[in-house]
Amino acid sequence: MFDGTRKSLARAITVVENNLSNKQKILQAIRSNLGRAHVIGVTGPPGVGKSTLIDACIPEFRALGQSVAVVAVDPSSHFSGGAILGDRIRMAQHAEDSGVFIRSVAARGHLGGLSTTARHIIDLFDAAGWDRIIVETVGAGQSEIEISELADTVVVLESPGLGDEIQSLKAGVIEVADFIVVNKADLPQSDLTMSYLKNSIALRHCEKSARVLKVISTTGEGIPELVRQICENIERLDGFERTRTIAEQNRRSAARIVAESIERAFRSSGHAKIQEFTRRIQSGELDPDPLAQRMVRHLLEDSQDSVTTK
Ligand SMILES: Nc1nc2c(ncn2[C@@H]2O[C@H](COP(=O)(O)OP(=O)(O)O)[C@@H](O)[C@H]2O)c(=O)[nH]1
Ligand SMILES: [Mg+2]
Repeated sequence: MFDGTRKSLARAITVVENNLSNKQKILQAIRSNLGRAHVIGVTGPPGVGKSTLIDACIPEFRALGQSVAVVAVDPSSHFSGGAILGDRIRMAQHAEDSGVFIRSVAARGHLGGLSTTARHIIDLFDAAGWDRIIVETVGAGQSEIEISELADTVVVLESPGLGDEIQSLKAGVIEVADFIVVNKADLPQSDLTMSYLKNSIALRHCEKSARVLKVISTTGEGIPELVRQICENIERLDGFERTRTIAEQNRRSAARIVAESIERAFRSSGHAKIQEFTRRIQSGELDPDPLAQRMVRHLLEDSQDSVTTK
Protein backbone atom coordinates (compact mmCIF):
# COMPACT_ATOMS: atom_id res chain seq x y z
CA MET A 1 0.00 0.00 0.00
CA PHE A 2 0.99 3.64 -0.23
CA ASP A 3 3.29 4.62 2.64
CA GLY A 4 4.90 7.68 1.09
CA THR A 5 8.35 6.20 0.58
CA ARG A 6 10.05 6.85 -2.72
CA LYS A 7 9.50 3.29 -3.83
CA SER A 8 5.81 3.17 -3.00
CA LEU A 9 5.40 6.60 -4.54
CA ALA A 10 6.88 5.38 -7.82
CA ARG A 11 4.62 2.36 -7.66
CA ALA A 12 1.52 4.44 -6.91
CA ILE A 13 2.34 6.74 -9.84
CA THR A 14 2.49 3.71 -12.12
CA VAL A 15 -0.86 2.54 -10.81
CA VAL A 16 -2.43 5.96 -11.44
CA GLU A 17 -0.81 6.34 -14.85
CA ASN A 18 -1.88 2.95 -16.09
CA ASN A 19 -5.27 3.10 -14.49
CA LEU A 20 -4.68 -0.15 -12.63
CA SER A 21 -7.37 -1.71 -10.50
CA ASN A 22 -6.22 -0.40 -7.10
CA LYS A 23 -6.11 3.23 -8.30
CA GLN A 24 -9.31 4.34 -6.59
CA LYS A 25 -8.25 2.68 -3.37
CA ILE A 26 -4.97 4.60 -3.32
CA LEU A 27 -6.62 7.91 -4.21
CA GLN A 28 -9.19 7.34 -1.52
CA ALA A 29 -6.51 6.53 1.06
CA ILE A 30 -4.53 9.74 0.44
CA ARG A 31 -7.52 12.05 0.46
CA SER A 32 -7.14 13.10 4.07
CA ASN A 33 -3.45 13.92 3.60
CA LEU A 34 -3.79 16.54 0.91
CA GLY A 35 -3.17 20.28 0.87
CA ARG A 36 0.15 20.46 2.68
CA ALA A 37 2.49 20.84 -0.29
CA HIS A 38 2.91 24.09 -2.10
CA VAL A 39 2.27 23.67 -5.81
CA ILE A 40 4.16 25.95 -8.17
CA GLY A 41 2.90 26.02 -11.73
CA VAL A 42 5.43 26.97 -14.39
CA THR A 43 3.90 27.66 -17.75
CA GLY A 44 4.77 29.35 -21.01
CA PRO A 45 5.18 28.65 -24.72
CA PRO A 46 7.33 25.73 -25.91
CA GLY A 47 11.03 26.52 -25.90
CA VAL A 48 10.75 29.52 -23.59
CA GLY A 49 12.96 27.73 -21.07
CA LYS A 50 10.56 26.23 -18.50
CA SER A 51 12.59 23.08 -17.91
CA THR A 52 15.85 25.04 -17.75
CA LEU A 53 14.34 27.45 -15.23
CA ILE A 54 12.93 24.67 -13.05
CA ASP A 55 16.29 22.96 -13.19
CA ALA A 56 18.00 26.12 -11.99
CA CYS A 57 15.44 26.64 -9.19
CA ILE A 58 15.83 23.16 -7.68
CA PRO A 59 19.19 23.76 -5.93
CA GLU A 60 17.81 27.01 -4.46
CA PHE A 61 14.85 25.22 -2.88
CA ARG A 62 17.13 22.40 -1.75
CA ALA A 63 19.47 24.89 -0.08
CA LEU A 64 16.47 26.00 1.98
CA GLY A 65 15.92 22.40 3.05
CA GLN A 66 12.77 21.94 0.98
CA SER A 67 12.11 18.78 -0.99
CA VAL A 68 11.16 19.32 -4.62
CA ALA A 69 9.02 17.15 -6.86
CA VAL A 70 8.74 18.08 -10.52
CA VAL A 71 5.81 16.97 -12.65
CA ALA A 72 6.57 17.80 -16.26
CA VAL A 73 3.47 17.74 -18.41
CA ASP A 74 4.26 17.99 -22.09
CA PRO A 75 2.26 17.20 -25.19
CA SER A 76 2.69 13.50 -25.99
CA SER A 77 4.61 14.32 -29.16
CA HIS A 78 7.52 15.57 -27.11
CA PHE A 79 7.83 12.39 -25.14
CA SER A 80 9.19 10.09 -27.77
CA GLY A 81 11.38 12.76 -29.28
CA GLY A 82 14.53 14.56 -28.29
CA ALA A 83 12.87 17.33 -26.35
CA ILE A 84 11.83 15.30 -23.38
CA LEU A 85 15.07 13.35 -23.45
CA GLY A 86 16.73 16.74 -23.16
CA ASP A 87 14.54 17.50 -20.14
CA ARG A 88 15.59 14.28 -18.50
CA ILE A 89 19.26 14.77 -19.14
CA ARG A 90 19.26 18.35 -17.90
CA MET A 91 17.22 17.57 -14.86
CA ALA A 92 19.25 14.44 -14.27
CA GLN A 93 21.87 16.47 -12.46
CA HIS A 94 19.60 16.22 -9.43
CA ALA A 95 19.08 12.50 -9.83
CA GLU A 96 21.27 11.53 -6.88
CA ASP A 97 19.46 13.82 -4.45
CA SER A 98 16.79 12.02 -2.41
CA GLY A 99 15.00 15.34 -1.90
CA VAL A 100 14.32 15.66 -5.61
CA PHE A 101 11.86 13.60 -7.65
CA ILE A 102 11.24 14.32 -11.31
CA ARG A 103 8.44 12.73 -13.25
CA SER A 104 7.27 13.31 -16.81
CA VAL A 105 3.60 12.79 -17.51
CA ALA A 106 1.91 12.56 -20.87
CA ALA A 107 -0.72 15.21 -21.50
CA ARG A 108 -3.52 13.05 -22.75
CA GLY A 109 -5.99 15.86 -23.21
CA HIS A 110 -5.61 18.95 -25.35
CA LEU A 111 -2.29 20.67 -25.97
CA GLY A 112 -0.68 21.46 -22.67
CA GLY A 113 -3.79 20.40 -20.85
CA LEU A 114 -3.57 18.95 -17.42
CA SER A 115 -4.71 15.38 -17.58
CA THR A 116 -6.53 13.91 -14.62
CA THR A 117 -3.51 11.65 -14.27
CA ALA A 118 -1.24 14.66 -13.78
CA ARG A 119 -3.57 15.96 -11.06
CA HIS A 120 -3.54 12.62 -9.31
CA ILE A 121 0.26 12.44 -9.45
CA ILE A 122 0.46 15.89 -7.88
CA ASP A 123 -1.83 14.61 -5.11
CA LEU A 124 0.42 11.58 -4.58
CA PHE A 125 3.47 13.80 -4.10
CA ASP A 126 1.47 16.02 -1.77
CA ALA A 127 0.30 13.09 0.34
CA ALA A 128 3.82 11.67 0.42
CA GLY A 129 4.99 14.85 2.14
CA TRP A 130 6.87 16.63 -0.62
CA ASP A 131 7.29 20.33 0.23
CA ARG A 132 7.27 21.90 -3.21
CA ILE A 133 5.67 20.43 -6.28
CA ILE A 134 6.67 22.19 -9.47
CA VAL A 135 4.38 21.51 -12.40
CA GLU A 136 5.59 22.33 -15.90
CA THR A 137 2.88 22.82 -18.51
CA VAL A 138 2.98 24.22 -22.01
CA GLY A 139 1.12 27.49 -22.17
CA ALA A 140 -1.57 27.23 -24.77
CA GLY A 141 -4.28 29.58 -23.57
CA GLN A 142 -6.50 27.26 -21.60
CA SER A 143 -3.68 25.55 -19.74
CA GLU A 144 -2.67 28.69 -17.83
CA ILE A 145 -6.16 28.87 -16.43
CA GLU A 146 -6.08 25.18 -15.61
CA ILE A 147 -2.76 25.45 -13.83
CA SER A 148 -4.09 28.32 -11.76
CA GLU A 149 -6.77 26.00 -10.43
CA LEU A 150 -4.31 23.74 -8.75
CA ALA A 151 -1.17 25.80 -8.28
CA ASP A 152 -0.68 28.03 -5.25
CA THR A 153 1.87 30.07 -7.15
CA VAL A 154 1.73 30.57 -10.91
CA VAL A 155 4.89 31.48 -12.81
CA VAL A 156 4.38 32.47 -16.44
CA LEU A 157 7.49 32.52 -18.62
CA GLU A 158 8.07 34.79 -21.51
CA SER A 159 11.04 35.46 -23.73
CA PRO A 160 12.10 38.91 -24.86
CA GLY A 161 9.89 40.33 -27.58
CA LEU A 162 7.54 43.20 -28.10
CA GLY A 163 3.81 43.80 -28.24
CA ASP A 164 2.06 41.11 -30.19
CA GLU A 165 5.01 38.77 -29.84
CA ILE A 166 4.50 38.57 -26.09
CA GLN A 167 2.53 35.43 -25.59
CA SER A 168 1.71 35.85 -21.93
CA LEU A 169 -0.48 38.79 -22.82
CA LYS A 170 -3.08 36.42 -24.18
CA ALA A 171 -6.44 36.73 -22.50
CA GLY A 172 -6.53 35.54 -18.94
CA VAL A 173 -2.85 34.81 -18.53
CA ILE A 174 -1.81 38.00 -16.77
CA GLU A 175 -4.79 37.61 -14.47
CA VAL A 176 -3.68 34.23 -13.16
CA ALA A 177 0.06 34.90 -12.91
CA ASP A 178 1.79 35.61 -9.61
CA PHE A 179 5.06 36.05 -11.46
CA ILE A 180 5.74 36.88 -15.06
CA VAL A 181 9.34 35.97 -15.72
CA VAL A 182 11.18 37.24 -18.74
CA ASN A 183 13.63 34.41 -19.37
CA LYS A 184 16.57 34.60 -21.77
CA ALA A 185 17.37 38.09 -20.52
CA ASP A 186 20.72 37.64 -22.24
CA LEU A 187 18.88 38.29 -25.51
CA PRO A 188 18.10 41.84 -26.70
CA GLN A 189 14.95 43.73 -25.67
CA SER A 190 14.46 42.09 -22.28
CA ASP A 191 14.17 45.44 -20.47
CA LEU A 192 11.71 46.75 -23.02
CA THR A 193 9.69 43.57 -22.60
CA MET A 194 9.73 44.01 -18.83
CA SER A 195 8.36 47.53 -19.00
CA TYR A 196 5.81 46.53 -21.59
CA LEU A 197 4.58 43.75 -19.29
CA LYS A 198 4.54 46.02 -16.25
CA ASN A 199 2.49 48.60 -18.12
CA SER A 200 0.01 46.00 -19.29
CA ILE A 201 -0.42 44.73 -15.75
CA ALA A 202 -0.95 48.24 -14.41
CA LEU A 203 -3.62 48.84 -17.04
CA ARG A 204 -5.56 45.69 -16.22
CA HIS A 205 -6.30 46.40 -12.56
CA CYS A 206 -6.27 42.68 -11.77
CA GLU A 207 -7.16 41.34 -8.36
CA LYS A 208 -3.62 40.08 -7.91
CA SER A 209 -0.98 41.98 -9.77
CA ALA A 210 1.81 39.83 -11.07
CA ARG A 211 5.38 40.70 -10.31
CA VAL A 212 7.66 40.95 -13.31
CA LEU A 213 11.20 39.59 -13.07
CA LYS A 214 13.93 38.79 -15.53
CA VAL A 215 16.27 35.82 -15.40
CA ILE A 216 18.82 33.94 -17.46
CA SER A 217 18.03 30.32 -16.66
CA THR A 218 21.06 28.96 -18.46
CA THR A 219 23.47 30.87 -16.21
CA GLY A 220 21.23 31.07 -13.13
CA GLU A 221 21.18 34.85 -13.11
CA GLY A 222 18.10 36.15 -11.28
CA ILE A 223 17.08 32.68 -10.12
CA PRO A 224 17.87 33.16 -6.39
CA GLU A 225 15.75 36.32 -6.41
CA LEU A 226 12.88 34.51 -8.13
CA VAL A 227 13.00 31.67 -5.59
CA ARG A 228 13.21 34.17 -2.73
CA GLN A 229 10.07 35.90 -3.97
CA ILE A 230 8.26 32.60 -4.52
CA CYS A 231 9.08 31.66 -0.92
CA GLU A 232 7.75 35.01 0.24
CA ASN A 233 4.56 34.32 -1.66
CA ILE A 234 4.33 30.90 -0.03
CA GLU A 235 4.67 32.42 3.43
CA ARG A 236 2.03 35.00 2.64
CA LEU A 237 -0.35 32.29 1.46
CA ASP A 238 0.20 30.11 4.50
CA GLY A 239 -2.68 30.92 6.75
CA PHE A 240 -6.04 32.42 5.98
CA GLU A 241 -5.46 33.20 2.36
CA ARG A 242 -4.12 29.78 1.61
CA THR A 243 -7.12 28.07 3.17
CA ARG A 244 -9.31 30.23 1.02
CA THR A 245 -7.20 29.41 -2.01
CA ILE A 246 -7.55 25.69 -1.37
CA ALA A 247 -11.32 25.94 -0.99
CA GLU A 248 -11.54 27.97 -4.16
CA GLN A 249 -9.30 25.55 -6.03
CA ASN A 250 -11.37 22.60 -4.89
CA ARG A 251 -14.54 24.25 -6.06
CA ARG A 252 -13.10 25.08 -9.45
CA SER A 253 -11.53 21.70 -9.99
CA ALA A 254 -14.75 19.99 -8.94
CA ALA A 255 -16.50 21.99 -11.65
CA ARG A 256 -13.90 20.94 -14.18
CA ILE A 257 -14.05 17.27 -13.21
CA VAL A 258 -17.83 17.23 -13.65
CA ALA A 259 -17.52 19.05 -16.98
CA GLU A 260 -14.83 16.67 -18.20
CA SER A 261 -16.85 13.60 -17.29
CA ILE A 262 -19.82 14.91 -19.22
CA GLU A 263 -17.61 15.79 -22.16
CA ARG A 264 -16.09 12.31 -22.11
CA ALA A 265 -19.53 10.75 -22.02
CA PHE A 266 -20.53 12.82 -25.04
CA ARG A 267 -17.42 11.99 -27.00
CA SER A 268 -17.22 8.30 -26.37
CA SER A 269 -20.52 7.02 -25.08
CA GLY A 270 -22.39 4.50 -27.11
CA HIS A 271 -25.48 5.38 -25.09
CA ALA A 272 -28.46 5.63 -27.40
CA LYS A 273 -29.60 8.93 -25.97
CA ILE A 274 -26.24 10.62 -26.50
CA GLN A 275 -26.05 9.23 -30.03
CA GLU A 276 -29.48 10.61 -30.66
CA PHE A 277 -28.51 14.06 -29.30
CA THR A 278 -25.34 14.11 -31.38
CA ARG A 279 -27.22 13.14 -34.51
CA ARG A 280 -29.86 15.83 -34.00
CA ILE A 281 -27.25 18.48 -33.22
CA GLN A 282 -25.31 17.59 -36.34
CA SER A 283 -28.40 17.77 -38.51
CA GLY A 284 -29.16 21.22 -37.11
CA GLU A 285 -32.41 20.03 -35.62
CA LEU A 286 -31.26 20.61 -32.05
CA ASP A 287 -29.39 23.57 -30.60
CA PRO A 288 -26.69 22.51 -28.11
CA ASP A 289 -27.20 25.58 -25.93
CA PRO A 290 -30.77 24.97 -24.73
CA LEU A 291 -30.01 21.25 -24.62
CA ALA A 292 -27.13 21.86 -22.22
CA GLN A 293 -29.27 24.10 -20.04
CA ARG A 294 -32.05 21.53 -19.94
CA MET A 295 -29.58 18.79 -19.01
CA VAL A 296 -28.10 20.88 -16.18
CA ARG A 297 -31.59 21.60 -14.81
CA HIS A 298 -32.42 17.95 -15.00
CA LEU A 299 -29.16 16.97 -13.36
CA LEU A 300 -29.62 19.38 -10.48
CA GLU A 301 -33.16 18.25 -9.76
CA ASP A 302 -31.98 14.69 -9.93
CA SER A 303 -29.03 15.14 -7.56
CA GLN A 304 -31.22 17.19 -5.22
CA ASP A 305 -33.51 14.17 -4.98
CA SER A 306 -30.70 11.76 -4.26
CA VAL A 307 -29.21 14.07 -1.63
CA THR A 308 -32.50 14.53 0.18
CA THR A 309 -33.47 10.87 0.00
CA LYS A 310 -30.17 9.75 1.56
N1 LIG B 1 19.89 32.24 -24.37
C1 LIG B 1 19.20 31.57 -23.47
N2 LIG B 1 18.70 30.35 -23.78
C2 LIG B 1 17.98 29.70 -22.84
C3 LIG B 1 17.72 30.27 -21.56
N3 LIG B 1 16.96 29.40 -20.87
C4 LIG B 1 16.75 28.34 -21.66
N4 LIG B 1 17.36 28.51 -22.86
C5 LIG B 1 17.39 27.58 -23.99
O1 LIG B 1 16.11 27.49 -24.58
C6 LIG B 1 15.90 26.18 -25.11
C7 LIG B 1 14.58 25.61 -24.61
O2 LIG B 1 14.68 25.40 -23.20
P1 LIG B 1 13.70 24.44 -22.42
O3 LIG B 1 14.00 24.61 -20.98
O4 LIG B 1 13.73 23.07 -22.97
O5 LIG B 1 12.29 25.10 -22.78
P2 LIG B 1 10.81 24.59 -22.44
O6 LIG B 1 10.26 23.97 -23.69
O7 LIG B 1 10.04 25.81 -22.09
O8 LIG B 1 10.90 23.63 -21.30
C8 LIG B 1 17.11 25.35 -24.69
O9 LIG B 1 17.97 25.26 -25.77
C9 LIG B 1 17.70 26.17 -23.56
O10 LIG B 1 19.07 25.97 -23.44
C10 LIG B 1 18.27 31.57 -21.27
O11 LIG B 1 18.10 32.11 -20.19
N5 LIG B 1 18.98 32.15 -22.26
MG1 LIG C 1 10.26 21.56 -21.06
